[in-house]
This record gives sequence, structure tokens and C-alpha cells, in this order.
Amino acid sequence: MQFSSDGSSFSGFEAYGTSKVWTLTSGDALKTVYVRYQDAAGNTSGNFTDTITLFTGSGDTMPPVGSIIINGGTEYTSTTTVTLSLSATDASGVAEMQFSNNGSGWSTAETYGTNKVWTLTSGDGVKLVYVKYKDTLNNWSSGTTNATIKLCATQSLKLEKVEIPTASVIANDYFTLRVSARLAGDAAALWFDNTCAFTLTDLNAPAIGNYTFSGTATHDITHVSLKTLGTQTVQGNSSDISGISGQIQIKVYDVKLIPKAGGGSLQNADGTGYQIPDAALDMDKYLGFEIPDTIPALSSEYISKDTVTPICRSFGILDQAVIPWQVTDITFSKPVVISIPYKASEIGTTDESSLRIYFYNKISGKYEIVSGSQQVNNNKVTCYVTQFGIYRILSSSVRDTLDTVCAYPNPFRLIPGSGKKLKITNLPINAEIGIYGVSGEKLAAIKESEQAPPNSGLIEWDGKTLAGDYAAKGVYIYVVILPDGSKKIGKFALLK
Ligand SMILES: [Ca+2]
Repeated sequence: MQFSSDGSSFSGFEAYGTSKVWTLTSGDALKTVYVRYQDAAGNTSGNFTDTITLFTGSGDTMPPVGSIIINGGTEYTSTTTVTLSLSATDASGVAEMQFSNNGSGWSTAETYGTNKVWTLTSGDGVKLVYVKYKDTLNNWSSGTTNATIKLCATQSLKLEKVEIPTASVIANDYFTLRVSARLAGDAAALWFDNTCAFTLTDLNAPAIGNYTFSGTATHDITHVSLKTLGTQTVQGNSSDISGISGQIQIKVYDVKLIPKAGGGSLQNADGTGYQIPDAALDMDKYLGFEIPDTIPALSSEYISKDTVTPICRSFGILDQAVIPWQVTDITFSKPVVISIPYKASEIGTTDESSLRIYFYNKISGKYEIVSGSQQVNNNKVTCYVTQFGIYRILSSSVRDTLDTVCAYPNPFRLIPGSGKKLKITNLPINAEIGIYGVSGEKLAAIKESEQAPPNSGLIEWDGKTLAGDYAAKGVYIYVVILPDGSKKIGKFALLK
């Protein structure tokens, strides 16, 4: 037989016996002893082994070396229950482990393993978990091995406008937006450590930059402003933990102090605007506009058609002394200009040139088309008015081409006193017509914008000449002329 401490370097063969004094290698550790046997014919066996731990109190004094990972290394946990992943090595083998939340008070030693469910101390913040490992020779590591995780029970963000009124603002006015982390049930969090990003429905407003919370759970963002009329939403989202978010809705008004002398103008980022000439006011006034929360419904207005979504503005004196703010009507001593914008999504397939501004008559409860010429360009409609109140864009029956213009009835039977009129319809904006005899004499000149109601794409002729007499029977020519010079000529017969 022969012996070895490492399985490769063996002692010389000696006579077989049932016991043998053998010297282990030095150093406290788990030791293995190898033996091989040979029969009389010289055949040698494989290795046979046994182990024994050498502990002399000297030798292996090195504690295990190890590591700890909390919840697979994620940055945040929303609960105090976490899973620890453990790893340690030691020359003598790793035997036990202990844990601590503070590095001084330790859990009862337990058999070494690679997983452990552990409870953090309560209260949001950065949490440390410490581990100590012990080898088979009772050498404990020092307990400085630790890992961190952020305990964050925040479920949502709360966004508030600090200044009163909390849900209204004037376009371009600065306000302070308070962002706070909230626990379940909207309770205020005491600690928050996240980066938050903000989005606004008001695409004209300045962007709000990211903010990184690092401990405190409330932050005031100053100098925030909105620009576009209507109810705008500011949304905050945590970039670190998905699902932590919050939003606020703020209604944007616009207003300006307009002096009696000289007048003035205001235009919002959305295109809504007014121009007040000199001396249209009896005194200096804060004139403004808003998108009303409740838009009066359409009843049976004459030749009008609704847009896909209501396009409405309330113009008036803005009273900020009451909450919610009030926009009150005002009458001017001379015409002022108003403009109302529209978006493609608001009008759908409606012919843009048919869009007109209507005034909401609060007494009759009906919309009345604003008389006089109206301009439609650059996605807004502009007209003259003599009072502020609720105005709305509707589609009238005016057309954008001369192709469908027609006169009826044809023949037109003129019966003086009957009230029957020749109608020329499907007219474009600001059309004018002339009616001529076949020899070229002019019988009538009529502007569509001066008809009652105007801006309806319709001109009516009562059969009277410029001299005030009824026209004689015969064939007549009508010529439709547009401001750009384009013309359409048609004929009709007049009977008596
Ligand atoms: Ca050791």
C-alpha cells in the first residue's frame, strides 16, 4: 500500500497493514487522505479516500469571502420583504451566515445557503443589508459586506398649482407647479428618490424639464407658463418606476388691458384674437376670451351646419375677482375685429370657405350669423362685431367655387306684391351679382354679404330695377363676380 495527501504524489509502497500513522499537510482546513493497494502479482488499485477537518486553532484563520445582492440587483423595492442572493467561498468551506439591517444587531446564525427572504426596516429610503459568513473553523467575516436598495412605497404623483385660483391661469403668466410623491390613499410620502419627466397638452407652452427627487418628496417648479386657450393638462411621470404618475388640468384664459384711447389688440397662441380701435370703449377695460366650459347647443339656426367638434369662444370683460373667473358681455361704440381659429380635426370634411362666425343670442337662445363680410384664411375666421359675447364657427351654405351657382325658379314669374323672389344660390364668400338686360343695361347690383341673412350663399332679387320699377318680361343675364375677379354668367327668363 501507499499514501498521498493530494492524490498525485504518493509515498513509497510498504507492506499491507490495517493501520498506519500519517501526517496531514499543515494548516487548519478540511483534509483528504488517499490510499492505493497492490496485490502479490503487482496490480495496483485506484484511489480510496477519506476526509477529516484539521483544527489546531492556528493555520486557516481566514474568514470566508462573499457577496450579497438584494432582489436581483434592482434599484427600488415597494415592499420591505426582499430576497437576498448570497455567495461565499472559503478554503475550509463556508458553514454559516448572519444578517443585519444596521451592521450591529445580527440575526441568529443559520446554515449557509444562496437565498434568503429578509425584511427591511420600514420607512422609505435607502436601505442597507449586511451579511457575515463563517467558515468550518469558526472564522466569521467582519460584517462589512452589504448591499443597498431604495424602499419606495410611493404610488402616484400629485401636481398642484400653488397660486389661487388653482385651476385657472392667464396665458403666459408664470405660476408655481408643486409636485409631491403620494402613498396609498393619497397620503404624502416623506421620501422620494426618482427622476420625473413632464408632458403638456399645450404644445405652444415652454417644456418643463426633468426633475430628480433625491430624498425630499415635494418640489416646487417655478416659472411654469401655459399659452394656449382651453383646458390644458400637465402630466408627470416617474422615469424610474413605471406607473408612478399624476396630472393637473388648468384652464387657460387670455386678457389684456385695452385703453380707451388708441385701443389695442390681443392674439392668443391658438389664433383667437381681437382688435379694438381707438375710442370703441367708454373707458379702459380688461378684455379677454376663453373657451366656455358649456357651449350653448345649436337649435334651428338658418342654413347652418355644425362642425365636427364645437368651435366656440367667449369674448368679454374678464373679471378675475370671482372664482371661477367670469367673462361678461360688452357693447362697443364702433365695430371691432374678432378672429376665431379652427383646426382640420375640428371641421373634418367641411368646406373651409363655408365657415362663418355666428353670435349666440342669449335672449332667443339661437346662433345668428354675423353680418358683413367675413374672411376665412390661415385656419381662422375673422369678422367685425359690435359686441362681445359667445361666438362660434359654423358652416354656412356658401361654396368655394362658382361651379354650382344656379338661379331659380327659371322661368321666374314676377307677380308684384306676391313677395316671390328670384334666388341665386350656392354662391361663394363675398359674391356680388349684377343683373342685365340682353342689350347690356344694368337692372340690379346686389352683394351677398348685405343680404338678410348674409353669408348664407344666397342672393334674392325682388324683380325691381335700380330705378325702383318692376322689370319687364324678357330674358335677363346675371353675372356673379368674386373679389378675385372670377365670374360666372347665367341666363333666366322673367315672365309676368
Ligand atoms: Ca477560512
